[in-house]
Amino acid sequence: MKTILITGAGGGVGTHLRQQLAGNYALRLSDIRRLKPGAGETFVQGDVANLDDMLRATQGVDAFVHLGGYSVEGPWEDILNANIVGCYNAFEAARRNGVKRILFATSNHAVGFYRRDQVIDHRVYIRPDSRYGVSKVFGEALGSLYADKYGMEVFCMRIGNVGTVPIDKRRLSIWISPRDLAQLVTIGIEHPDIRFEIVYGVSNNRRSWYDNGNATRLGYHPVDDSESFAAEVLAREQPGDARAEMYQGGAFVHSEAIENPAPVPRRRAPRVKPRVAGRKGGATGKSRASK
Ligand code: 15L
Repeated sequence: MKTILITGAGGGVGTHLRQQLAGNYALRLSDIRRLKPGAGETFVQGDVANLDDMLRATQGVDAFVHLGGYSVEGPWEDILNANIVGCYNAFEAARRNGVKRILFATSNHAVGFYRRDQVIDHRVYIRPDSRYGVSKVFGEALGSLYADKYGMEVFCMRIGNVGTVPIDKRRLSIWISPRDLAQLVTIGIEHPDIRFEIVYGVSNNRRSWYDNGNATRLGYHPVDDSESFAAEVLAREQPGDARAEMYQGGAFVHSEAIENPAPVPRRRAPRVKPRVAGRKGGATGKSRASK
């Protein structure tokens, strides 16, 4: 049985994937938060922004699903550490440990500034809608470099929105059900001819904005369609910001921060001893929050 590393395993996407892949693979979970591994799982706690952590996590695995990082638009420093440095560490640790196959969770936000009346495929020029989107484009570029330069096998999934049901009108076009995601991920792990591929991680949605022919070519046949939820979703939809309505990326095109569905717990700074009079460089006694 293959051993598959999943970073960011404690997030929403990771949680669905664990359930879906259970029994098919030995799962090595990694996350900055502590997770309780289930049957067939092991856990390595680690921060993607720390190369040593990623070197430990990638040791001896057959493939690596990189979900870890900051998952929405947010402050540049968070995006920089978690998604730029973190993504570099993921690819570099995999390379050093001889893990050839990486599945990178990129996002619809790498191309979120395409309009909703456009249908785009995997070859269109990138149009990120946010710093977060730029970080996903960075990951795709890094994947391309590691494929060409080091012979790695890189499967970039521009994921829409993963959930048991689509949550609003925009998500009717980009929704992916957990079982379709598992099908796509399994192709990414098992397909013998992956060098560098970009596919859209979406179900078979009637309202899709994507020509996902590249995924079809690789054998992806999603079984779910958001249309079965459309009437219910549209009935509760409220009119939104005009720019958000125009572009595929929705609120990411104008917001400086999107609510993070899985915020990383801020680590408490170690308690400091009160300064001893006369000693140089003593602590101030103030506490400092850090990631
Ligand atoms: C993403 O890339 C995010 O990771 C996720 O939290 C959702 O915001 C999703 O896009 C979306 O566009 O709905």
